[in-house]
Amino acid sequence: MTSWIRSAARNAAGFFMGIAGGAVGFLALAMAGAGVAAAGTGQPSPWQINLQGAASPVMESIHSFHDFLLFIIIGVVVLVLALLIVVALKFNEKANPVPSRTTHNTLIEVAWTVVPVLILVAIAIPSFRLLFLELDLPKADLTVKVTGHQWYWSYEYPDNGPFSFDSLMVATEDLKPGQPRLLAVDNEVVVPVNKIVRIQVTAADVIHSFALPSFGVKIDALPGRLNESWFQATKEGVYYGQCSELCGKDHAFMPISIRVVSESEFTAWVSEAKQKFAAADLPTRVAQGAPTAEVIASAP
Ligand SMILES: [Cu+2]
Repeated sequence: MTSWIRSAARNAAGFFMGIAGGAVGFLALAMAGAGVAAAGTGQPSPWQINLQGAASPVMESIHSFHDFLLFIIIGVVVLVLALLIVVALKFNEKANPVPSRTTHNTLIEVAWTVVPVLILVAIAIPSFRLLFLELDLPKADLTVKVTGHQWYWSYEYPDNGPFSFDSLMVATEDLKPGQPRLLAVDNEVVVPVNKIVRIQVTAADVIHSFALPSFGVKIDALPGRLNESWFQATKEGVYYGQCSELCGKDHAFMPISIRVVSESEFTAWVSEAKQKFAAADLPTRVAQGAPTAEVIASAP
């Protein structure tokens, strides 16, 4: 190894360590700040710079995957920046008037091919693990069927009795104290804490998307198709989400609100809901292929 490579490597190493030290310090600060911002679990908070706080195992995994990627990104950025600075300082015209004629270095070329491949493999393994966690539905304790409409959501509880209800945003002038603007709804979804909730998502008109950040759920609501996902809320409270597929003029005004309660409160809510929503219209039916002969014959 020629002496300039050795000294460049030494400089780069020192520089890299310095920047890495600074980056770790900054990251610690950022994470401490995020701790404060994550007070908005279930809804966004002012000056929030991180993901919303986790309230389900899937969202906890999303958080760890995100943090893991952040460390890799910082490493790559710091290394590339250090190399750029070393090159700019050591090999400018003043410092290095007679440039080397070197054009190939097998070791470096193999390294800059193999190292990125290893980084991608290291990212792919936890990434696939997370995808399987999200998409491989565990045995559910209850099912909630979600239908997206222009511009509100309606919900059915097929395991808990024949009732369904619409959930519409509370207008700003009607907000009660504590209700967040553009997120509060008139009829909240209620689910028991620590139970595995399967959600079946569809739409009655155009494509919507059912998204609840703190549960790590985002799934498209497509007319004529039933998508499935799941969550297990680990903390009681109210969690807010929004439609996440541009679906028309009131796309921004069809929030989702899920209240997580104890098992006994849930049972009480179900019996109350059965009466409250008994008078409501029949559940929205989504077209499933061509109508049968009887349906056509019985049509008015
Ligand atoms: Cu929508």
